[in-house]
Amino acid sequence: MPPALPQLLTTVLTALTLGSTALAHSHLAYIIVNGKLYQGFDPRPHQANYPSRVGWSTGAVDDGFVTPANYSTPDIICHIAGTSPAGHAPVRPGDRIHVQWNGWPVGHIGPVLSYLARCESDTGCTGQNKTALRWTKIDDSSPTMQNVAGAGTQGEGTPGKRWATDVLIAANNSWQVAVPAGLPTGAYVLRNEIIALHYAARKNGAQNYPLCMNLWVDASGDNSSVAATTAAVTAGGLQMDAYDARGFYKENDPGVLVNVTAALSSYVVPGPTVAAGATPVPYAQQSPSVSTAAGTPVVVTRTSETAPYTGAMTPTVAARMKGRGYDRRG
Ligand SMILES: *[C@@H]1O[C@H](CO)[C@@H](O)[C@H](O)[C@H]1NC(C)=O
Ligand SMILES: *[C@@H]1O[C@H](CO)[C@@H](O)[C@H](O)[C@H]1NC(C)=O
Ligand SMILES: *[C@@H]1O[C@H](CO)[C@@H](O)[C@H](O)[C@H]1NC(C)=O
Ligand SMILES: *[C@@H]1O[C@H](CO)[C@@H](O)[C@H](O)[C@H]1NC(C)=O
Ligand SMILES: *[C@@H]1O[C@H](CO)[C@@H](O)[C@H](O)[C@H]1NC(C)=O
Ligand SMILES: [Cu+2]
Repeated sequence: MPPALPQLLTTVLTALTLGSTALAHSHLAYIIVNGKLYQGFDPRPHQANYPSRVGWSTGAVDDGFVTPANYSTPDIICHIAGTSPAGHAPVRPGDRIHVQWNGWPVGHIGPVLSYLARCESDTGCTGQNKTALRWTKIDDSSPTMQNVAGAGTQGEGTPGKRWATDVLIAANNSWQVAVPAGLPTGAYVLRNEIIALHYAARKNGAQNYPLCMNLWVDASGDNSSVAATTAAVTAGGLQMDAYDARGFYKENDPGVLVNVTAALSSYVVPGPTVAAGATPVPYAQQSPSVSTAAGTPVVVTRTSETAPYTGAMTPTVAARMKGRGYDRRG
C-alpha cells in the first residue's frame, strides 16, 4: 500500500533535511606523506572508492558522526561500522602525515585528536579486530582554544576565540600528524578525530568524527629524516600507552558536555593525555599540502615484511549501507 500523503511529505522533508546536513559533515578524503597521496574512504552512497585505499570504510552514509551515547560501543573506535582495508601507507618515524578532510564547516568548532595503535597480526592491520586495538594519544591539538582578536566571529564560535578546527580550516581542512621517533617497525592504525562542539551544551550533543587509516612504519635503514625532524626527542622515543577507545570519553566530561557559546576561559581536551615522546605539529606549521604523485600502499605479508599492493586500483562504487548513522542535526 502506498504511504498516506502526510507520511509521504514527512519522508520527503526528512530526505531534504538529511540532504542538506550531508554538506555540513565530513570524512577523511586522503592522506599525503612525502608528497605521495593515499586514498581515504567516502561513505556517501554512490561514491566511488579505491580498493587500494588506506582509509577504513565506515557506515556513516550521511558523512556524519558518533554521539556521546555511543562512546562505550565499537562505533567510537573507527567510526560507525569501521572496517580495515588491505592497504597500508608506508611511512618512517619522523615523517609528517598530512590528513586531508573533505572540507570542514566553520561552525563545527572543537579539538583535533590523533591516536596510534599497533596491529599484531601477520597481515598487519588487514582484517584487524578493532576492539583488540590499544591506543596511544599522540596529539590533542593543544592549546585547542586560544584568545585571538577577531577570531571566532563566524559560525557558532565565541568572538575572540580561535579553535583548533579554525587552524585546520585555514590549512585547507587538513592537519599534520608527526609519526613519533622511536616507533618500532610494524603495522599501525592512525586514528584522527575531530570533536565538533557546536551543540555540546546539550547532553549527547557533541559530535565525534573518528577516522582511521592503516600505516606501515619502517624504522629500519636510513634514519636521516628522524634526525632532521625530531631533534628535541630524547632516545627511547614514544612511551606507548594501552587505552581502549571505548573508554576514551564520557558524556559528562568537561570537554564533551560544554557550552562553547558561553564565555569559556579554558577548554579541557577530553581523553587520555598525550604520550611522552610524541611530537605534535605546532599550529604555526599547519599548512595546506598538494600531492606530487599517487602513493602505492603496501600489504603486510608477515610481521616484518611488506609487498606492494597489487589488487585493483580503479574506484568502485561503495557498498550501500542504509539506515545507519543518520542524524537530522547539522
Ligand atoms: C548509536 O549507534 C547506533 C548504531 O550505529 C545508532 O543506531 C544509534 O542511533 C546511535 N545512538 C545515538 C544516540 O546516536
Ligand atoms: C576481538 O578482540 C576482543 C578483545 O581482545 C576479544 O574479546 C574478541 O573475542 C575478539 N573477537 C574476535 C572475533 O576475535
Ligand atoms: C640512526 O641509526 C643509527 C644506526 O642504527 C643510530 O646510531 C642513530 O642513533 C640513529 N639516529 C637517530 C636520530 O635515530
Ligand atoms: C550557552 O551559553 C549561552 C551564553 O551564555 C546561553 O545564551 C545559552 O542559553 C547556553 N546554552 C545552554 C544550552 O545552556
Ligand atoms: C585543498 O584540498 C582539496 C581537497 O579538499 C584539494 O583538492 C586541493 O588540492 C587542496 N589545495 C591546496 C592548496 O592544498
Ligand atoms: Cu555536521
